[in-house]
Amino acid sequence: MRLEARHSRAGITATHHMKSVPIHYTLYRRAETACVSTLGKMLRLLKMKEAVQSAIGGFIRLGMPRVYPEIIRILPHDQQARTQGLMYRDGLLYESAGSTKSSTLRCIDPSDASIQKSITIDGDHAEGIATIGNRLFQIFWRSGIARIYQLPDLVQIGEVHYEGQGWGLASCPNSMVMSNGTSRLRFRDVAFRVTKEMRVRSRGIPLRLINDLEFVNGMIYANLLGSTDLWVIEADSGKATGIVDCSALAKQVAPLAKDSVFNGIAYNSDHDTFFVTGKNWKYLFEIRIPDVAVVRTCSGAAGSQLESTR
Ligand SMILES: [Ca+2]
Repeated sequence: MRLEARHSRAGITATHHMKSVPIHYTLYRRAETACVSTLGKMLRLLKMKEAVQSAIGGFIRLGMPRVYPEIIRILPHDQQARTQGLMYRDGLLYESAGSTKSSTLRCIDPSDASIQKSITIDGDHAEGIATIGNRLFQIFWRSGIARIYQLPDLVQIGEVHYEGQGWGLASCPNSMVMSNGTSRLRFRDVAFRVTKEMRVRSRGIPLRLINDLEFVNGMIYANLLGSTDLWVIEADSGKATGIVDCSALAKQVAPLAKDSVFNGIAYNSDHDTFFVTGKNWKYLFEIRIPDVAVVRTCSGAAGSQLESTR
C-alpha cells in the first residue's frame, strides 16, 4: 500500500490513490491505537498484580490458626469519626479520629459510649494513640509530630518529633510500639527514640499496611489496612501466629464506603475483652478473643474455633 505526503494550502495531506486522508487524522488514529494498546497492557499488568497479591494473601494465611471473636456488647459509634487509634485506660476509652482537614481526640465512657471530652485539631491527620505513665501520645500521619497530653484532663503539655509516617501506636511495658504502614514496627521510648525495630512476617513474607495496634501479654494485635483480619504477632520476634477473623462484625455495619475500613483496637484489661470498630462505623464492638496459642496447641481438636484458611 503506497502512501505519500504532499503539501497543500490546507496543510500537509496524505494521498492513497484517489482518496485523500488528512495526515493529522492518520496520526490521530495511530496515537489512538497506541493508547488503546498501552491501556490494554496496563490493565493486563494490573490484573496480574492483583492475582499475585491475591496469591500472596492466600499464602500468608495458609495454615494460620484462625479464631472468631465472641461479641459481648454492641455500642453506638459516631459515624463522623474516621477512627485511626483506640485505647483503653482506667475505665475510659480514648479514640483518635481524623482526616487531613480535621482530627479529634475523644474520651468515651464505655458503659454507654457517651463522649466525655473531645479535642479538635485542625489541619493535621491524627493517627494512633498510646500512654506511658500519665502521658498520652497522639501521632500524626505525615507531619512527624506526636502530641503529648496529660491524663486524665487531656491537656496538651508538649510534642515530640519523629522520622517518617505515623500510623498505629500502642502502649507496651515502659515503651510504645508504632507502625508506619509498612511491615516494620518500631518500639519507642518516652522521647520517641527508637529502642527496637522489627519486621512482621507470616510464613517468612512481610505483612504490609500494618495500622492500629494493641499490645497484650507479649503479643501485638494489629489491624491491616483494608482487611477484617486482626493479626496476632509475637512482640519479641515479629512472627505472626494467628488471625482473629472479624468479618462478621463488618457485616453488621454494612453497607460501607470503600474507605470505611476496619480499624481501631483497644484492650480492656479490666474484663479481658477488646473494643474494636472501624472508620465511620456505626457500631463499636466489645469482643472476647479466644486464645490463638491455645487453638494452635489444640490442633484439629479445637473444633469450630479453628479453621485453616485457604
Ligand atoms: Ca490501639
